[in-house]
Amino acid sequence: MNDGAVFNRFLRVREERGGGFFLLIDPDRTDERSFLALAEAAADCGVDAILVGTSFMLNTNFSSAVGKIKESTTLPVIIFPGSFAQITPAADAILFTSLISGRNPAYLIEEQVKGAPLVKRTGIEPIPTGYMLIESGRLTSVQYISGSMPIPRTKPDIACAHALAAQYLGMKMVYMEAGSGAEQPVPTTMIKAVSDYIDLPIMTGGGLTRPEECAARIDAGASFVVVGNRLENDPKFRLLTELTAAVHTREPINV
Ligand code: 1GP
Repeated sequence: MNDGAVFNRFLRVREERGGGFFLLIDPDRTDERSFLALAEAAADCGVDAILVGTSFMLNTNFSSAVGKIKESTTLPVIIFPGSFAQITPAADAILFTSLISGRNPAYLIEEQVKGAPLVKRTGIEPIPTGYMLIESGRLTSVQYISGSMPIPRTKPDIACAHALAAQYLGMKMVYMEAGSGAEQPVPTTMIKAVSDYIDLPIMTGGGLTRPEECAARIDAGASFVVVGNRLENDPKFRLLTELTAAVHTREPINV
């Protein structure tokens, strides 16, 4: 039975640590040994949750990869799906996204209709999320695969209108996405504008590589930061530890 436990944990993390750090693993792009080592180290490095997903699956047995990641960590493992084919009972939850910045019905509702019965059958927790793609300087996989146009990075008012629509449609969160490996992450000015305009928590990611960039996004009003690409080559997890520390802007409360 899904009781909203994972989403409530997100909110608790935000409350207690000032912001949450989510590690994104793309099992299709990284070799198994590396991503399992990363999953194993994640909790000790300060990661709050692990997202698993890929926008274009070529090689992986996705379900088996999620299962192995789950066995390697005590953290919640959440599917960040590129398509309904990435739904598996091996995870704890799924970001049940709709690509609201696009106008392609396949990613607005069609994938969701195919996926909903699978999510119900698996019993994993769906977290309804308005997924907004923001222009990032170069064509990203998600933009190409979804065949959708990103929101111009200089138009915060357009981002605000989309985010408010997500709130009024009953979604629980918005994801402001520049795309994996983006040249430029989502601008802090746009995050601030959206955060001032809506009540939902904001998750942001895409092209974040430095601790100060992550901290600036939390300062601007994001609740959760997602980093993937840059951590695929971080042998001693030094950068990972620095990134999580930058996102956790609040001192832990010792009781
Ligand atoms: C992509 O926002 C995530 O969906 C993370 O992006 O891989 O660039 O960190 P990176």
